[in-house]
Amino acid sequence: MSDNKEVSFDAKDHQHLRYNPLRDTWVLVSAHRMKRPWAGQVEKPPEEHIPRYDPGNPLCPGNTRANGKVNSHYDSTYVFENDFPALQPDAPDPASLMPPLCLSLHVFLSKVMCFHPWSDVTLPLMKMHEVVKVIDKWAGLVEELGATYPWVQIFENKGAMMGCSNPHPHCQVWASNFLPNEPALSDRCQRSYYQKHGEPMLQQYARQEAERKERVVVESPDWLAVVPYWATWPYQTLLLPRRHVLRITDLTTEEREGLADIMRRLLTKYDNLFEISFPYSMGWHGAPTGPHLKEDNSHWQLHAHYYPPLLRSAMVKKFMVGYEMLAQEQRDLTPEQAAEKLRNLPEEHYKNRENQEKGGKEKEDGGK
Ligand code: H2U
Repeated sequence: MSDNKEVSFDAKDHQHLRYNPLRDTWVLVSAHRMKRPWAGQVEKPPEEHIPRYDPGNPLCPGNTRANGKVNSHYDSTYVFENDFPALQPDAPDPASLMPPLCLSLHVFLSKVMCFHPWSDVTLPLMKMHEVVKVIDKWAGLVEELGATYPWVQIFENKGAMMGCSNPHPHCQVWASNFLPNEPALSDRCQRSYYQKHGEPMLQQYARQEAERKERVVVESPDWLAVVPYWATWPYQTLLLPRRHVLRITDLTTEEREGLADIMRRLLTKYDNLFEISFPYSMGWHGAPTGPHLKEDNSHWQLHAHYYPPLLRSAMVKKFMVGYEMLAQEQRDLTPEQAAEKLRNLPEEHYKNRENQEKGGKEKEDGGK
């Protein structure tokens, strides 16, 4: 006789698969894996004491870069052409030399964009109007480069753990003459959903998440940040406008202010999670540009992806190896658990709180 009791499904305890409609892939959720002991690699926590100005840092105002060019004494955002571009405009086209199954395409331009003249600030520690300037510059670059290039990828690699080579707050902007893999896949998935349902997939998804709340991290009248149902990275988030918006260039002044606000709130929660400057790779996806500006791209909805690598603590990250590399992505806590953790964190940045406490203590001591 079997002593099996009827057990009802609980996402926290029972492994299951979730569908990612943006990539047409599946992710294996096995939250019980968080219970496994960890004797593996631990990371060095990020450097907390970064000088505001470092005469040796090629990204600081007025400093000389690796190629001998001198940065302006900028006091807001600052954009320059990458001195070590992965995308070389003048590289010869290898296409004619390639054997079958070795197809190649040409890519073109890369820029570096500094967010702020100070090296010791990050987006959540910057003032609202300073973050709005970053968003305006992002939109300006998409407008300028998107006039000709089909794809303009804005991305921020934050933290040494994510391969960032310089602590000065910055992102990169790469423009290519074709749709890279991820946006091409996202384009196909959103298009086929739109053809079937007559509504942009991500607009429908944002509405559903706003109603259910279980995966919402922060929200505002214009914006929503959720740990998506199909998230792969432990604290991955998807940032979306509620209105149907094709590209970052289409955001109104109010929506840009709302975006600055929700980004600061989301990133403050990220930093507060382990009380470190939280590492991640983030990037914007919107409707393709260049020749695609003339096409109907109603299936697209502007969104940003945040992919942070940390799992258990400031020092233990999620490894995308083994099964993930060879079979399928897998995650170790449920998206709902991750969203709840982030949602319940304070919206005051731990560094601001520490500074206030220090200020209060100094006042007290001074009064003695
Ligand atoms: P990452 O931190 O994400 O690596 O970006 C910094 C970029 O800045 C990197 O791509 C560029 C690097 O090539 N850079 C310059 O163009 N000139 C310099 O003098 C230093 C760094």
